[in-house]
Amino acid sequence: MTARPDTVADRATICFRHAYGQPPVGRWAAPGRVNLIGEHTDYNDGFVLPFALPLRTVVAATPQQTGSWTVCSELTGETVGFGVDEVTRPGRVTGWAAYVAGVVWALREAGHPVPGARLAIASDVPLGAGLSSSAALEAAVLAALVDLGGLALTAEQQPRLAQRAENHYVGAPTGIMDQSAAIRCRTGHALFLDCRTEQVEHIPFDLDGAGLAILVIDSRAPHRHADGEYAARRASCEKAAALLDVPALRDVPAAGLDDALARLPDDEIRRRVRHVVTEDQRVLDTVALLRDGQVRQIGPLLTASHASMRDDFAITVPEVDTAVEAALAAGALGARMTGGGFGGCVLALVEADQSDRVGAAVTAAYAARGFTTPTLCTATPAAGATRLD
Ligand code: GAF
Repeated sequence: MTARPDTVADRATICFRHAYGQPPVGRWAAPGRVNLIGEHTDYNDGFVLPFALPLRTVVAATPQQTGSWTVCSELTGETVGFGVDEVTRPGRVTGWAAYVAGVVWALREAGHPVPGARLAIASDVPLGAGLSSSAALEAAVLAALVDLGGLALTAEQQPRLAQRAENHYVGAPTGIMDQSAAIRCRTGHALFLDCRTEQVEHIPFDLDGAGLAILVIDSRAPHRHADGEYAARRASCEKAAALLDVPALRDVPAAGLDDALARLPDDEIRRRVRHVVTEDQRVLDTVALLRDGQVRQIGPLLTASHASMRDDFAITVPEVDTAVEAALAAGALGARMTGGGFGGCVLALVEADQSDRVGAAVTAAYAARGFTTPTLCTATPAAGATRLD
């Protein structure tokens, strides 16, 4: 693969100039994320611990007076236009531009006077890898429109709005983790988010200082929420909460898990509940270790999270299980699938000087099973959405 000569921000400007024949007034960036731990807990009002990746989506933009929006994508080469009619009701713009129209719709619905705009998008966040490219796009567009319009919307208020765009305009029933990570993360920190109160604590996550690295392995198994499995897991959790007569599974304490399980009608729903309740506890335990500077010690919690996703929540696939097993066999301190599941990425906590060796072991295990070669990179915690210039 030939490296592209420009940064993603340069590419957004080039795309903008190509489409509109002039430079943008500004550029805004928002990152993809990995989730260190806390999977499928966000829509159960629980806890998550993502961090932002250095891979970003950049939106170059200029206001336009006409009360309409035009957006071009470097990736597809398309330019899509829409007006007020298309953002009075969800669903009238489809495909990738729905994420942009959805943000305009959500802003307008919340009563904000959204400025018309010309936008151009370029991204380094791979699509379909479970690194939250859609939230990065929503967050970058939102940051641009908030600034261009001088809208009164704080960083604390923005994730819920971006989530509304995704849930109601695009139609994907996600929780609030990805949008919160794209907007609220800080360099060098993981974001400990209480998804009920939206309170955050920025937890120092100093991998370098501990001599460690996070290896991110793209399983290359296609990652899709659209196949209905994500929605099915969410529906099971909501049904279980109703059966247990609690507002959300977050309200089942780990100490009361056995009692709660005994009140549920079948083994499948019991396993779903056990994943969510134990996963919330693993997030709290991970945070306690990190607050205490014990980064190396979080490994077993990561691995236990994977086992729970595989055995109880049933959201892993052979590629991600193979990557986790091979990484652990090669000496990773812990490893787990990250994101919604059914493909996507695996993260492995490794000694910094062992990263290449663990990556090679995963690649060899893939070759032995005839899987598509995985792609590998290491990740350090980066910043949330920001204006570049
Ligand atoms: C996806 C969703 F978008 C998140 O809200 C979250 O539920 C995650 O899957 C699973 O933890 O990324």
